[in-house]
Amino acid sequence: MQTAYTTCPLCEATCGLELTIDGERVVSVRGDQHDVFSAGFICPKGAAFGDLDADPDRLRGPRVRRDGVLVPASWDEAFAAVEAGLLPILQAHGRDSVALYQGNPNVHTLAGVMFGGQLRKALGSRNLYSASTLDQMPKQVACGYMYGSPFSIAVPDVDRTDYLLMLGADPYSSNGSLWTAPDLPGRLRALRERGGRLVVVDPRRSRTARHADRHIAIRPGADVYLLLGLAHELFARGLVALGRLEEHVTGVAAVRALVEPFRPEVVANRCGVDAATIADLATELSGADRAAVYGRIGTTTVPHGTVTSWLVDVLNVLTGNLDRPGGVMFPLPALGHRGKGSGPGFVTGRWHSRVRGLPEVIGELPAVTLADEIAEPGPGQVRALITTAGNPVLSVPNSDRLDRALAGLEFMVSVDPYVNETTRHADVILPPPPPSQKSHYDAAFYTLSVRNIAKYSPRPVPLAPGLLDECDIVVRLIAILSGQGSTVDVGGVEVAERLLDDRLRRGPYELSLEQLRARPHGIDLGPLTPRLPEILRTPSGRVELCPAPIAAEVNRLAASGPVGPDESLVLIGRRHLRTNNSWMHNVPSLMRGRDLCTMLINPADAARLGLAPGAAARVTSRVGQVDVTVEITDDIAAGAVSIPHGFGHDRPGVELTVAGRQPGVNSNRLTDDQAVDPLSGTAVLNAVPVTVAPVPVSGNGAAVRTEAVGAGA
Ligand SMILES: Nc1nc2c(c(=O)[nH]1)N[C@H]1C(S)=C(S)[C@@H](COP(=O)(O)OP(=O)(O)OC[C@H]3O[C@@H](n4cnc5c(=O)[nH]c(N)nc54)[C@H](O)[C@@H]3O)O[C@H]1N2
Ligand SMILES: Nc1nc2c(c(=O)[nH]1)N[C@H]1C(S)=C(S)[C@@H](COP(=O)(O)OP(=O)(O)OC[C@H]3O[C@@H](n4cnc5c(=O)[nH]c(N)nc54)[C@H](O)[C@@H]3O)O[C@H]1N2
Ligand code: SF4
Ligand SMILES: [Mo]
Repeated sequence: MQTAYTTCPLCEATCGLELTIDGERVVSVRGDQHDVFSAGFICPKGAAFGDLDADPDRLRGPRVRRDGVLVPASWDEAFAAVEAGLLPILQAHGRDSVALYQGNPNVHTLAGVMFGGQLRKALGSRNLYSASTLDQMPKQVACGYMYGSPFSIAVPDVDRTDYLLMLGADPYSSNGSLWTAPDLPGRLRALRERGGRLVVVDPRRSRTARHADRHIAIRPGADVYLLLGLAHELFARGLVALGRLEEHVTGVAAVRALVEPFRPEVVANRCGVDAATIADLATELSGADRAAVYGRIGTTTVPHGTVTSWLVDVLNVLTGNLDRPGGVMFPLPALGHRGKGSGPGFVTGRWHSRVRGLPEVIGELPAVTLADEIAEPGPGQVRALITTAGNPVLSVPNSDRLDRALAGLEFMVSVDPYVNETTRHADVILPPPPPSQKSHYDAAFYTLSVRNIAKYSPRPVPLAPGLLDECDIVVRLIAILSGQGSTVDVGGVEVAERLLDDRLRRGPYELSLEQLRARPHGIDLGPLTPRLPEILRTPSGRVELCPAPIAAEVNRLAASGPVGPDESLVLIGRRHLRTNNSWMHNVPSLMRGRDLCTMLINPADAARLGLAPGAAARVTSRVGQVDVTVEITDDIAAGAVSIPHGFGHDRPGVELTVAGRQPGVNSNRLTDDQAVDPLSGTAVLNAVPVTVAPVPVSGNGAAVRTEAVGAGA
């Protein structure tokens, strides 16, 4: 038996794991007590690392489609098939004819963070897509406009704050996002124990809301109005106090004018939060010594995600809490660098998507339009697709339409460990090794962490015979795409390590990979420190508080009419501690216990619609329909229903034995690919209009199960 230390790659919290290894097998997993950041914390997913690693459905070699069937093949055969599949299409139809979709785990793998950008460059296509436009892109666009870089995102300094206003996030379930902090529940408890206050805004009484001082049940998609009302209130009552930020911020007067129409009495009926509560929040937020406002999925994947995300930071600025201890702060990661304090600024729309004319954002196009680009004939049509670590068939809105589009591709290659809803369409699947056989550096999440941390975890278990490191897989794809052929021996891990070492040495702490190797529990580089103005890349060298594209959008909101009370329902999502988007439902230890894929509905709505607990409800939206088990609870506000995403593992050809036993339904059969946040092209995954009814019962008393219909084609 051997002990090895690694970093959990499963969510953004970067917990240290202590693995007990018998030969090549991980036999037990504990939190690493000596990890400088997580100090022994672990969640059920981290504890299941060994089971995930040993999943019998995990591919242990490539698959290549022969006569319609995905059969095992050697790596050389698989790469030859990729070359033979992609190159003729690129030659005949140009670079844009091949699309790339990079899914969420790309930011959790060394291959993704070191070579993901090079893969995009080597492909040279405008058809680049990722999970970012199903997720945090609105925050990035807002930060791009305000700070000049879409990668400058301030995180709540949770360990030192006195007041945290949290919207649309449930870190007790998600472990935090765009906010890297192992054991967020513990850190939030500590905040309250030292006399601080936690306020949670969520249409659902989430696990986090249960542990808060106050829960405000907002109307889904309406946080923008609450925040506009709060900003109005701060100005109206003379509570704006920029303090040290005064000299670093421009546009305050313009914001004041912009939010002028949004009096609390005006916004109250749009967001379902009364004016008195808004006034309270303004008093508390401005009165706290050190306060932070934080918004996540429920503030980004909504109709006005960019404006909402912008408002979160506007409130942090107006209360003087941006860039100060106990407020929201910018990390300085070991791979980062100090800037000059100004730059060219940020733009979107340098090009537009072919079919819908949606703007480019940070070099990519919105994932909502991938199906259009594949399905719509004409010059520039997407004929082939590369996916790396993505399952868009479950994660993209109107997913049935994308499912059908993928079936019509001329060629598809996926870098993925599973034959799942997406990769079942591939002609070649290139599986990465299991997590225990991977080296890890959390390049992405140390840019969002509440302390500055550096930690390198070399692979705990040697690479099994027949497997290829994911760095090698991606570098070989890069070689194929840049015309160097499919047979080059690249040494991808060594290249990644050299790059990492080089970036560490050039970084602000002048570290080296050797130093990191000597410290398997990580190096704590200390608490966050102020970074204004050096972090700014705006032309003015200031925080630009009132960017023109955002101001235009706010003016449109001001002009829109009031929302009356009605009986319509909107769909929102949720996460559970035992899940990870679409891909961990195959781990038996995580799937034990009650069914996670239910629809939460308020007792009043259930009674009105005649729904019984445990029965099936038929949920219909503009694009589709699903039948889902009803869970009646006053945890959810009237008017909202909640179904988690990432389920629906009942498609033919999927090789997920455990997940298939409890397949659940795919909530993205309901979400609408036509609904986007206009400034970022990000999908609207929350606040989707739906109708709900009991599933009709047939003559013999059995519920009629219908296949979901995709009406959005
Ligand atoms: N309705 C609704 N839809 C949503 C959301 C929502 O809240 N509601 N959330 C959205 C969000 S925030 C996100 S991030 C997206 C996620 O969307 P995606 O990134 O498309 O999907 P995931 O479910 O994360 O799928 C990850 C894929 O990576 C594979 N994988 C796992 N580990 C590795 C690895 O180490 N290497 C490689 N190459 N592959 C690996 C898995 O098998 C799986 O196929 O979903 C979005 N969709
Ligand atoms: N266990 C687990 N952890 C995960 C993941 C997972 O699938 N499972 N996924 C990871 C990923 S990819 C991401 S992006 C993060 C996401 O991290 P979080 O944003 O913390 O994710 P959720 O737990 O979905 O919390 C979102 C909350 O927003 C609420 N909500 C929905 N609509 C609205 C709205 O209009 N307004 C407001 N105010 N609230 C709303 C929901 O009820 C829910 O409680 O989690 C990551 N961590
Ligand atoms: S909180 Fe995230 S990083 Fe920590 S053990 Fe759980 S899944 Fe892994
Ligand atoms: Mo995400």
